[in-house]
Amino acid sequence: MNNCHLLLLLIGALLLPINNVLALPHPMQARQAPATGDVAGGTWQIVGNTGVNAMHIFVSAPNKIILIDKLENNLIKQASGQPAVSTEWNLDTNEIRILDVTSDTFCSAGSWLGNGTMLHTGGDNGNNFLAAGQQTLRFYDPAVGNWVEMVGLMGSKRWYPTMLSLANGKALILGGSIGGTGLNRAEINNPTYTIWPPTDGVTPDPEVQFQFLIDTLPYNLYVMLHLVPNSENKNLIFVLANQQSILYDLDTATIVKNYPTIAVQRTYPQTGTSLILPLYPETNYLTEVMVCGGQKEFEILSVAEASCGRMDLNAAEPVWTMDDFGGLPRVMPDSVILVNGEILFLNGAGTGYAGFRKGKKTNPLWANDNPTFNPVLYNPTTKIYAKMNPSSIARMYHSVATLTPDGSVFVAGSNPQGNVETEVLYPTEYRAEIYSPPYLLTGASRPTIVTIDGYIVNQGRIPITYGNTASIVVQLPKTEVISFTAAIIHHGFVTHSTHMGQRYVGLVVKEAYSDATTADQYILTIELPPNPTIIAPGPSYIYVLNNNFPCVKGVEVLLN
Ligand SMILES: *[C@@H]1O[C@H](CO)[C@@H](O)[C@H](O)[C@H]1NC(C)=O
Ligand SMILES: [Cu+2]
Repeated sequence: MNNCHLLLLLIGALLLPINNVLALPHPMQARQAPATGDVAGGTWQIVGNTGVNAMHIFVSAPNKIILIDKLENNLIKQASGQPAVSTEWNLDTNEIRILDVTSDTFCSAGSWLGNGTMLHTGGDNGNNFLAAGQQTLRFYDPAVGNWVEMVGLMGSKRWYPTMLSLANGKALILGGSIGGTGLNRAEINNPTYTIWPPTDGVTPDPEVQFQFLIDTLPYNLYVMLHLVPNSENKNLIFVLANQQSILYDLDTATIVKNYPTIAVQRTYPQTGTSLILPLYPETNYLTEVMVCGGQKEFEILSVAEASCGRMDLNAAEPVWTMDDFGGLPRVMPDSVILVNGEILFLNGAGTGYAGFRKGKKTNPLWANDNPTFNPVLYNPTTKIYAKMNPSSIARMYHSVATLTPDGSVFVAGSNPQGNVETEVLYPTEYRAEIYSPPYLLTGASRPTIVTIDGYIVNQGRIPITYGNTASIVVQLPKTEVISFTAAIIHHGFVTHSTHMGQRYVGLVVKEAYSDATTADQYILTIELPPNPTIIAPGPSYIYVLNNNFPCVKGVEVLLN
């Protein structure tokens, strides 16, 4: 007997008393999606009426989505008697609750603060009833359940700004113009950014000049922003507007890197979408950005862009690798990262650009037309797109989509005109839909998360911390073949094809064993993300998958 055999015997002896330990699969292999794309294209279900047009949305609780419209004549009224601007959608009952907003939200941005409150800022001029919104800060704390506004507090006016949750738990508020416009221009451009909460917690910090927003005129509204992982806890961001992009260090206010230009304009009104592809510990958080769709000409009849660029942000010589976006031209797409790490691109138009209908409603000229009813499902590993079943509803300018904690996709909105219109080809769209991706339709058993660190799930946010492990109890019939993986997802804030803060991070399942004292439970030890640059502090959802099929419901946590 050699040493090696001896070692194996010793290990065997150690393992023997706990014979229910599960062999763990190679994580990256376990994370590969089954080839469901061709088998089924998903299903669509119209689930109800949102009361206001869903221009801006965010998941506020495991079964709740907050919707924010612009100022317009919605039929339903808020407590003040004014037309409602914001509602809460209940995913269990498909009913709405009307929220109160006193300032103009056309069009604004949002991001979660590390303490678990949503910060929403910006807007437009207001009217006799609603205050000006360009300098308003709005807070939504799920424990309060309604909006709390600070009108006029922001240091400058912002219409179409972008926000981002930062590694330090604060929110970046960047760019925009000082008033509504089709194309941005120097006189109304706001080439600055600010961070909230400010240094002293109360008085806004001086706004920081940002030359990049001058260099990228006129296609520089709703710029694409992403937090870039690093091991030094820096607030590093990727910024893309028009065709230019940079890596920017917010802590020192300096440009770290200029990336090559991408083919074709990608930001408002030539609106594309962007995301950081799922990050995995097994690849040491290799960070790739993906930018899809857009428009090469500011022309109503121009066919939308059928390309995506993908780039490793840390490559020595970064390059955009281009593809055909699944063969469907699309302006104003939404990008939703699903629980298995695949990307669903949906919504948008085949021609035109982001903006309102021109002309009278009896003789309209649609600035965006030829709605792209079919989503495409993209597998980041194989780089293959699969065309999914179409919706029957046009979702163009002012429409949205988000992942819900049960793994489906909530899709709502579309209103390519300045006020409520119901008797036109592309009306103010109040119908909400749920799209169920193929992974929910195979009949495979889905795990149920029972507790995390002893907390019963979804009875409030479970506190978890960077660099720690968490113990997760999962229910699944013991007859199932076991291959557990896990992920944490920040659903972010969605508006105008911009998924602010959306993030997917794979989690290492360090140990898993079958709990012999129960008929159907397993106990998993998972490793949480190492630092707040991988995924920003604040509310997120933990998902466990088996054989790459998502759990019945993600669990709301507060990561800090
Ligand atoms: C989070 O911080 C912001 C500071 O800007 C504050 O307004 C909000 O009330 C805080 N939320 C909680 C839950 O403490
Ligand atoms: Cu808008």
